[in-house]
Amino acid sequence: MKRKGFVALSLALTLAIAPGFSTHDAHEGETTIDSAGNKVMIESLPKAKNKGKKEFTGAAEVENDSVAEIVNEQGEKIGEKKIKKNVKQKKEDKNVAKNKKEGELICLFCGGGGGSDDDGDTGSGDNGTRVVTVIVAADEEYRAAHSDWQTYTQNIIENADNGFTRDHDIDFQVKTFAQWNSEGANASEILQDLDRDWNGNGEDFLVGFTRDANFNSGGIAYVYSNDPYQSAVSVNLDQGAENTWHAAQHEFSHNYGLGHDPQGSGIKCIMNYDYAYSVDYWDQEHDDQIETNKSWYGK
Ligand SMILES: [Ca+2]
Ligand SMILES: [Ca+2]
Ligand SMILES: [Ca+2]
Ligand SMILES: [Zn+2]
Repeated sequence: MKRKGFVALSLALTLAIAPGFSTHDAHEGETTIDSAGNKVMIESLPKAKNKGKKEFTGAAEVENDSVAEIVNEQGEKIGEKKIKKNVKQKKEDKNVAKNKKEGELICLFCGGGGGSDDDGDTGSGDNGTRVVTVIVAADEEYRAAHSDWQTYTQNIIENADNGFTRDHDIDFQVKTFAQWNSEGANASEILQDLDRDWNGNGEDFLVGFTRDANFNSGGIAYVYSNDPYQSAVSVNLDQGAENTWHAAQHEFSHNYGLGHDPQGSGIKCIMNYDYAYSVDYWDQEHDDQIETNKSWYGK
């Protein structure tokens, strides 16, 4: 992603020297420019009304093995965390069967070339799934409350991505766990603080977890209108296991460009405030939008 970095840098420089460009912190519902030069809208989710389950009852469904780096606030590697695949047998069988079938079809047309796809757009992850990478940043208040913050946040991501995997073949993988020192007078400022502190590390998604007393929201995210330069950014409040993974799924959806369904409309979708903490799926319109924008992230 070197090329993207370059464009982002020159864009950022242009903006920095442009006369009249204000650098004040933007607020919810406002359009602003993120640290990479993307024009973004800030959207936030209210805190949950119900408590939800505080802890995870079982191991999270993890679609693939991976190794994540643990880094301190200076970006220095201080450890590693091995993440093991954990998929229910039944689902795996279904995928193996599906792959076999697709493999046969591909070979009818590939002329013995080994079955590699050449349209470059169908993804190259296992099982034909699009893999997107994540850097998790936990703030000082969050880390103080959760000594197991790496396992806990990884469980949140792995629950937040189950809907994406099931309905859109997108698998989120945590590649980096970072220590973050959150600052700001409200949720919008804390989001922008994370963006300044940790964007540019090369992952598709930068997601913060916070217990900062000034974070006056359940979750907050940048809504992009096209493939962003550098990482897509969001922050979630610690509201226990169940509420937080719902918020994380909601905020990742904003990163894909999704807006909200009207409250009181009865539309069952995680993008409707009325259902954000109780369902893990999208309405048809939002499903279509994710499919359209899927190529923004991962491979
Ligand atoms: Ca998962
Ligand atoms: Ca995953
Ligand atoms: Ca803080
Ligand atoms: Zn929202």
